[in-house]
Amino acid sequence: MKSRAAVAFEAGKPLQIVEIDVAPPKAGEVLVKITHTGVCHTDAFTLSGDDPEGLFPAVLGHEGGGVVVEVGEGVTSVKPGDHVIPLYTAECGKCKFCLSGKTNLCQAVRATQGKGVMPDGTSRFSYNGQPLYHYMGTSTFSEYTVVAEVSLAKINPQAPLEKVCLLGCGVTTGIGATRNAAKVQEGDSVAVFGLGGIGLAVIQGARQAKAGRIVAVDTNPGKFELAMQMGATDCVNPKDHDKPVQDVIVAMTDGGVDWSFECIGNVEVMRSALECCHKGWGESVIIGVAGAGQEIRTRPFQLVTGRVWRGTAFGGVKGRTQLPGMVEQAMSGEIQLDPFITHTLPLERINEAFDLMHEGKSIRTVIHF
Ligand code: NAD
Ligand code: AHE
Ligand code: ZN
Ligand code: ZN
Repeated sequence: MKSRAAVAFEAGKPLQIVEIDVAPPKAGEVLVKITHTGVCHTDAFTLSGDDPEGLFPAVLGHEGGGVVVEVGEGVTSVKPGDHVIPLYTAECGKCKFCLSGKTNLCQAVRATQGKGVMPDGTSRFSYNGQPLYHYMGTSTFSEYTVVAEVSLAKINPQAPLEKVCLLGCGVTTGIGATRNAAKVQEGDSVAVFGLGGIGLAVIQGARQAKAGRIVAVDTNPGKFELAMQMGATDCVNPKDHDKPVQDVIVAMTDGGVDWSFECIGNVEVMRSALECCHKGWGESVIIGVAGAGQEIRTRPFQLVTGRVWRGTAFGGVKGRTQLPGMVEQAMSGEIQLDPFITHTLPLERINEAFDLMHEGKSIRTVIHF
């Protein structure tokens, strides 16, 4: 079938809105009509060419919501008409990772997903007869996309897809990080580096957990007002200080925070985030995605003296079993999505969503088809 899509033909170039061909779903696959998709910094990261797994030409996008149109052979968990959120972290329930009870990083389709193809090694997308790569197993920048059954969370059909699409990545990642990677408790102190969609979701999760002090850090002071509205108690712009930001936070918080979160993808900031943690127990969670060749460093003494460095993907959330519940929380108001949606645009204007992100003017732009 034909589908309108924003295609990344080349790294570093704007997306092109074209009509592509989408082949029917094969066994274990599902054709989904995407109604809405957010634009996450990871899409921009891959488009920039910095992603070691980045492939071109590709259909990017991984923060979407939509409706099942057709199912391939053997698919039993969803049917046409079901409302779904595509998952870049699948959940098969059967692999070593799913069965471990220790991680959400299902590996059932991860190898082929990273190569931009479906589990049988081929693509369902083409343009002028040439195959296009899939992206993160989701490719939500196409009106019609094909995903593996294990990569779909079936959600309440009453949920507003124009909002809950954000649970496909950003909001789930940030809130999940506070619940799963960190276990923020009442009264804890928290530092959040980077106040985009991810950092603000961390703040929301920390506030839900009744954290005492929530220190919000960004080099763009334009982000502070929303951070305070979401629950930050203090805002710090590293540019306003002569000393390293970790020293500023340690001084503000009687020796450092219980938890810190890096939501930027900057390896220098990752070091600051670790080093602002309290001696003996403070833990730092890396969420930001750093480019090819980048490495983190600190003095080992930071870890010897009890600080912990960890990281998380998709907030540690198991998509098929836990995401439907988070959708319910959004419907009941327990999770707030509205503050994240600063812009809405039609697919034809998706490149403006990337511009707004790079200019620091948006939190999330929701694209409609
Ligand atoms: P964003 O661009 O909306 O926000 C990033 C924020 O960081 C901006 O407010 C920016 O001003 C701020 N910033 C940039 N440099 C800074 C610095 N040196 N010091 C302080 N603040 C600085 O991005 P986003 O969509 O919120 O994504 C954030 C990061 O999280 C990206 O790296 C993205 O790839 C990653 N991510 C990871 C996961 C995961 O599962 N691990 C999921 C989603 C996104
Ligand atoms: N492909 C990159 C890594 C990108 C990355 O870390 N992706 C996160 C999700 S970011 C969502 O906005 C993730 O889930 N990672 C775990 C995984 O299995 O991909 C690289 O460095 O190769
Ligand atoms: Zn994302
Ligand atoms: Zn699995």
